[in-house]
Amino acid sequence: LYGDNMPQKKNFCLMPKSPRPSRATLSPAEDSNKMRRVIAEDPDWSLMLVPFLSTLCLESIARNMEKKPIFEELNPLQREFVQGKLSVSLPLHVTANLISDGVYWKRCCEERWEICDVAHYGNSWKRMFFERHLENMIELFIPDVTQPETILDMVPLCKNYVKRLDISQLLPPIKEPQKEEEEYSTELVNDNDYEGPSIDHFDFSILLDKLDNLEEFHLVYRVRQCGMNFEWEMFGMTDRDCESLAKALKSCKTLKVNIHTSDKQCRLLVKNLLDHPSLRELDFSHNLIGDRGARAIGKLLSRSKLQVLNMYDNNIRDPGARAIAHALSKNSTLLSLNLQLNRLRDEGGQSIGQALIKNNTLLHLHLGANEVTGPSAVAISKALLQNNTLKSINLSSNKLGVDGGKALQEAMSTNTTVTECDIRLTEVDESDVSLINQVVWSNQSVELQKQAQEKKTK
Ligand SMILES: *[C@@H]1O[C@H](CO)[C@@H](O)[C@H](O)[C@H]1NC(C)=O
Ligand SMILES: *[C@@H]1O[C@H](CO)[C@@H](O)[C@H](O)[C@H]1NC(C)=O
Ligand SMILES: *[C@@H]1O[C@H](CO)[C@@H](O)[C@H](O)[C@H]1NC(C)=O
Ligand SMILES: *[C@@H]1O[C@H](CO)[C@@H](O)[C@H](O)[C@H]1NC(C)=O
Ligand SMILES: *[C@@H]1O[C@H](CO)[C@@H](O)[C@H](O)[C@H]1NC(C)=O
Ligand SMILES: CC(=O)N[C@H]1CO[C@H](CO)[C@@H](O)[C@@H]1O
Repeated sequence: LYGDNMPQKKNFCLMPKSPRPSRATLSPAEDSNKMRRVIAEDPDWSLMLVPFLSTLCLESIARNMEKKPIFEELNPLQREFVQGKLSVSLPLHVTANLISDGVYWKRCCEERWEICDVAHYGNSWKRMFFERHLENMIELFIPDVTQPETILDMVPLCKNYVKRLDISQLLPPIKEPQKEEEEYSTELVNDNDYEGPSIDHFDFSILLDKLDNLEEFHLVYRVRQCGMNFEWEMFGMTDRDCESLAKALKSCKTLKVNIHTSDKQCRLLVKNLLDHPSLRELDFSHNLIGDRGARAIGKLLSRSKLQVLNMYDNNIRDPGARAIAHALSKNSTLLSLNLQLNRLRDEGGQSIGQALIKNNTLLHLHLGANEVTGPSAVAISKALLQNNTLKSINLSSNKLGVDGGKALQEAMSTNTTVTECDIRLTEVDESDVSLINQVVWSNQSVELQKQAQEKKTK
């Protein structure tokens, strides 16, 4: 008996060779006088292995998906089967809007990337695939060399699935070899004569407004693995980048933005984000933003619906802090403010504390490592006594001292809602630390009980 995959060793088989052996050859209706023996060449072979016709059909559908896309007509089980069989190298214009989220996209992801943490993508393999695919394309985009169409053509395929973009590098344009004359005539050349590349990095304004579902955007202007070709220019955005990015962000919907910039560019960006209808989170951590940038951000706070502001690790001193505090004391919508690792000192810390006394919405405040001392702790304590919105306070790594600690402890022991208070490394008296911790723990357990009750009533 010759199956499809069997080695054709004639001498072992007593059956006449027919082009398509069927099960009928084995039927007992055959002439019973003739002794027939069937020796399967594959010792594991059995009738049970003959695939169902439906299986063969589904396999054929999977093989021919590109020429004849049949997917939506299948029932869930059949789809599952086809997803397992489809080739992962099918062109995206065939699969993108046809194959639903599932095993197929899992296979595509795992084929392409070693590490795939689907939980990071809302448990959607399809979302992971398209987000990372688009990120890769943007990260390899070379201005003036790569055609923008290569990315724009992807938009209709991926826009339904891309919620977050996390761009970890942007390539600069390829540098023309410097002309010799330039070296001594640079002073004569004025700006109008400048004939550099037409853009500096990938221009997001052509893309972001088309991604309807984009919610989060992270961006770093840098080049990874630049090796010996290192130049400072590779890191950081230019003013033109800044303008085009600001334009791009304007068209975005609910947005969390995380961008690495300098002080000046921060101002430019923020200026363009004023009155943004849906900017919710802004993350400028690990930049060199100073007081002028902080002032711009203060203005943004009073003219936006920002809820989370992260200025971790910047260069903000007390003038900047005062600007932010001023905005806070007006009716800002901010819920979380992180100023950790700046240089507020007490002028800055006190102004933040005073702002909290006025009406505000803040729930989380981080002033860790800011060289603030006792007076700031006193100001924050006063705010705690007056207004009960704060839930978590982080003052770690500041020299609050014994007096600061005492003031905090007294404020905490009145009717507050604080469930998190980090005062490690603040030189606060041991007894105050333990009293504060007691309040925090008891409030935490009250909170937990409340949550448990809410769950029950639901
Ligand atoms: C601040 O409050 C006033 C009065 O309630 C309101 O008119 C104004 O729009 C608010 N501003 C912001 C940024 O919410
Ligand atoms: C906030 O406080 C200011 C002055 O403290 C007051 O004029 C303003 O009406 C208050 N706004 C809200 C929304 O409570
Ligand atoms: C407070 O900030 C420090 C320093 O970043 C951090 O290690 C700590 O976890 C924070 N505390 C809380 C309660 O988040
Ligand atoms: C404590 O605060 C809560 C809400 O902030 C308020 O309902 C309650 O009356 C206050 N209790 C006391 C004793 O001030
Ligand atoms: C937190 O603890 C303080 C001091 O024990 C208490 O006055 C306050 O009511 C507590 N807050 C909550 C929300 O339970
Ligand atoms: C939100 C809130 O509770 N605001 C109060 C803060 O404290 C001042 C002064 O006690 C009150 O006037 C605000 O209503």
